[in-house]
Amino acid sequence: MKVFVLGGDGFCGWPTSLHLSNLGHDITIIDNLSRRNIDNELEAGSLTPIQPMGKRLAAWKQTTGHTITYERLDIATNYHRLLTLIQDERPDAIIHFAEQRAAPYSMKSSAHKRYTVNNNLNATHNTLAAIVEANTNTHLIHLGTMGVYGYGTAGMKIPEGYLPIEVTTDQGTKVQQEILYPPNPGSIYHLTKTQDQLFFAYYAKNDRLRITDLHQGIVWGTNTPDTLKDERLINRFDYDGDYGTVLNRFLMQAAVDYPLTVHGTGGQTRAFIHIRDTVRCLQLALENPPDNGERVKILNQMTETHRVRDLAQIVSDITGATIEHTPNPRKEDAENELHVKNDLFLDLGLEPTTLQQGLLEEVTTIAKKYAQRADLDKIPCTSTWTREQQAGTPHTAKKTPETA
Ligand code: NAD
Ligand code: USQ
Repeated sequence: MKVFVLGGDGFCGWPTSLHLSNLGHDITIIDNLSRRNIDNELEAGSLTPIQPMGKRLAAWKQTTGHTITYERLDIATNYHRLLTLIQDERPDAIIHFAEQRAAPYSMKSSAHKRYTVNNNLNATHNTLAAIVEANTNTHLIHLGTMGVYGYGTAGMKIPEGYLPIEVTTDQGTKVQQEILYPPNPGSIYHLTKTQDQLFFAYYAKNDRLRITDLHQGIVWGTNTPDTLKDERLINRFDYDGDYGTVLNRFLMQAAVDYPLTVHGTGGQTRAFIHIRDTVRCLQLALENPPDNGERVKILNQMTETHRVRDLAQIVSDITGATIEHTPNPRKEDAENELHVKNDLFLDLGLEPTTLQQGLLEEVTTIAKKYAQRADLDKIPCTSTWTREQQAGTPHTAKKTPETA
C-alpha cells in the first residue's frame, strides 16, 4: 500500500515508518521537524543520539534496500501542498501522528496553549478536508489518546470509544444507543484530542470517510527490531520535564542516580504500551480498515495499566533507585482506578510485550548506555496547570515557541 506517515520523524512515527516499509509498503514521511525545533526552544534533547532525517533515510536504504520518501511540510499551515501531495500520490492510507503531544508543554503559557490548539486542530482538519477534496477514499488512521476518557474512576471497564446508553423517550419507551464516551480532557493537549474526535465523527458521517482512531496509552521503551538494525536508525528517547513520559523518565532517572520523581501520592493509574506493540497495532489498523459509511472505528491501544507509585517501586526493585514524592505540578486526581477494554486489538492478534519482559533490557541497553548524554537540569517538571501552582513552584523563564 502507498502510505503517508504524518509526523514520521517522531517517537512513534519513525519506528512505524520503518516497520511498514520493511513489510513492503511504499512510505512517504511528512514532517515539519517542529519537535526538533521544540527541543531547541526547551534546550533539551533526546537521550539517544537521533540522526538528521537525511542520515536516517540513507541508513535505512543502505541497511534494507528500502526507500522512504520525505517531504518537509507543516500540515497545519500549508494546506495546498498537503492537498497536492494527496492528489498526486493518491495514498491508500494516511497515518496521522503530527500533533504537539506533550501535556506539560501545552500548559506552559498562553502561547503554548494557543500553539497546541492551532497546530493540532488545523493539522487534523486540513488532512480530513484534503482527503475529501482529493476524492481518494484514503483510509485515515489517527493516533488519539486514552486521556480523552479522563482519569476519574469510571466504576466500569472503559469501552472502546462508544458508551452504550439507554434513554427514555417522551412516550416512555426505552431506546438503546451508543454515544461517543463523554470526553473529560485533563490538559489543553488532551482537549485537542477530544476535539479531533468530533472532526472524525462528522467526516465519517457526512463524507463517508474511512477513519480509525487509536486511543493510545503512554508509550514506553525505545527501539523496535527495525530501529535496532543500525545505530543511525535509533529512536528518540525523551526524558525532560515536558516531553519525557513517566516510565521512560523513571528508567533514565534510575540510570543517572536521580531519585524517581513521583508526583504527589503516585496514586494516578495510567495505561501503557511498548513502542514495539505500537508499531504492530498500526500494522493491524492498516490491514483492517472500516467500510465507507461505517462510524469511526475506535480501538484502545494499550496493554497494561499501572499506578505511578507501583511503577516507581518496580524500577526501584530492579535498579536500587530511591523514590521521591514531589508536589504534583498538574491538576489531576491524586488516586484513580482504571480498567480498560482492549479486546479489539487482542482479537486481531496483538501479543503484548509486558513490563516484566522489557524493563530490564531497557534499563541496560538504553538508559545506562546513553546516561552520559543526560542533562540533569532538564529533569524537573516545571510546567504547572494553574496560576496557584505556578505561584508556589520555582519557575524557569518562559519562552514563546518558535513555531507560534
Ligand atoms: P512526537 O512529538 O515525537 O512526534 C510528532 C511528530 O509530528 C514530530 O516529528 C513533529 O515534528 C511532527 N509534527 C507536529 N506538528 C506537525 C505539523 N503541523 N506538520 C508536520 N509535522 C508535524 O510525538 P509521538 O510521541 O511520536 O506521538 C505521536 C502521536 O501519538 C501524537 O499525536 C500523540 O498525541 C500520540 N500519542 C503518543 C503517546 C506517547 O506516549 N508518546 C501516547 C498516546 C498517543
Ligand atoms: N508523572 C509522575 N512523575 C513524572 C512524570 C509524570 O508522577 O516524572 C505522572 C503524571 O503526573 C501523570 C502520569 O505520570 O499522572 C502520566 O504522565 P506522562 O507525562 O507519562 O503522560 P501524559 O501526560 O498522560 O501524556 C503521555 C503522552 C501523550 C499521550 C498520553 C497517553 O505524552 O501524548 O496522549 O501519554 S494517556 O496518558 O493515556 O492519555
